[in-house]
Amino acid sequence: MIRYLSAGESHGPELTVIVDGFPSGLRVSRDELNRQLKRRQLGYGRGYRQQIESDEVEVTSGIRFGETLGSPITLRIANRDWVHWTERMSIWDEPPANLKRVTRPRPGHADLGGAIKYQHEDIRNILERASARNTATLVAAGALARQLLRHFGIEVASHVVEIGGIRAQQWTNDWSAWVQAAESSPVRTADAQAEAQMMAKIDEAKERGDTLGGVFEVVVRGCPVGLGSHVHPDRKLDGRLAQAIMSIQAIKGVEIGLGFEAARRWGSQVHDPIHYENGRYTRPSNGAGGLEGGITNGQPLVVRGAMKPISTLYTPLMSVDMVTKQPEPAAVERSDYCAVPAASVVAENVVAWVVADAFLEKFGGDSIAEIAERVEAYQRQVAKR
Ligand code: EPS
Repeated sequence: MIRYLSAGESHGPELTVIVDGFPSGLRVSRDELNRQLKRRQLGYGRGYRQQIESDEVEVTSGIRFGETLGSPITLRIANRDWVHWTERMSIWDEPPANLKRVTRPRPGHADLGGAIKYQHEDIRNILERASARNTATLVAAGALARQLLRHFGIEVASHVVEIGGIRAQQWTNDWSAWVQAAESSPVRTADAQAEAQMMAKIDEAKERGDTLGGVFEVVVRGCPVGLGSHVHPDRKLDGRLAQAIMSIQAIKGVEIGLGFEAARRWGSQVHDPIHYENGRYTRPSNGAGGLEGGITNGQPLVVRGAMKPISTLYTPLMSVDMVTKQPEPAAVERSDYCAVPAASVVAENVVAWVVADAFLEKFGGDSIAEIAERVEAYQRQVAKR
């Protein structure tokens, strides 16, 4: 229903994303788009790049007087760091005489496979696009989707539940308090005790010249019953969410609801009994994470992602120089020690995108007004079931 195409190198002039298929008549807040970009830049354990950048979106099409037109929306995010890279990343000039090519691939990055596949002698030609810098475009597109969802009462939030093996043990059930706790934590965790331990562990990673991964959890509340479908892989919402989360840089695993834990329990301790109270279906638990058979069941969606430690190590692992074929330590590119809090924000916006897509699939419509009519008609129908 909606689609996007992004472009841009990490140290090129800008990142660009074109969003297509958005309905007309959605009032868009530029501040809110920029707020999401800002959130992505935060987090304890981030590298120096985030001090250079102050990501802001420039919209050059698809919005007029603050409202979507129904035409493609172009979002541009300038790379402030570009000024330091104009020669090394020049689009037209010859390479400078003193250009240092990257020839020692970093284990865990796209470096080796990319350089072989695209026949590049300079691994930079791969790493520039493979860089997690591009997650800014995912956030920008997702931040638009999120405004559409909010218009229809659907909210998305997230927290970090694990960093470097340290787990958040407890957090409040109250939505606003939970969101507030995660937002104010430097590691986006809602468990104050775990927060101190996570930060200490990140300090340790820094000292060792090492990196840390972790797990984040995204929750969507207010989803109507019936988004997604049970019929095909590309219509099942759980499959679509997993695909989208897995394609965020450094993500190695996805869980929905109880996820892997469900595989360890009796069926009777996994599935959520169905009750009918005050004219609607309710569930006393949410092991399914809001999805049964690829269809939303009206419970909050709960999606987790596992992020590996970032693959640039300041104390590098061994690699091979692709020119000499001699053993050499891997290249060191400026990087983060831990970017799980940032990945959590990226995932929120990616999930918002997927849910908005499923929402538009269900309710169609070229304008917000048309969609609103369909949502209301559906709600009347659901109330009778
Ligand atoms: C990132 C920008 C990058 C990295 C990081 C994430 O900028 P630079 O390479 O100039 O430091 O800091 O990307 C990676 C660690 C990676 O491996 O891709 C960002 O804006 O999120």
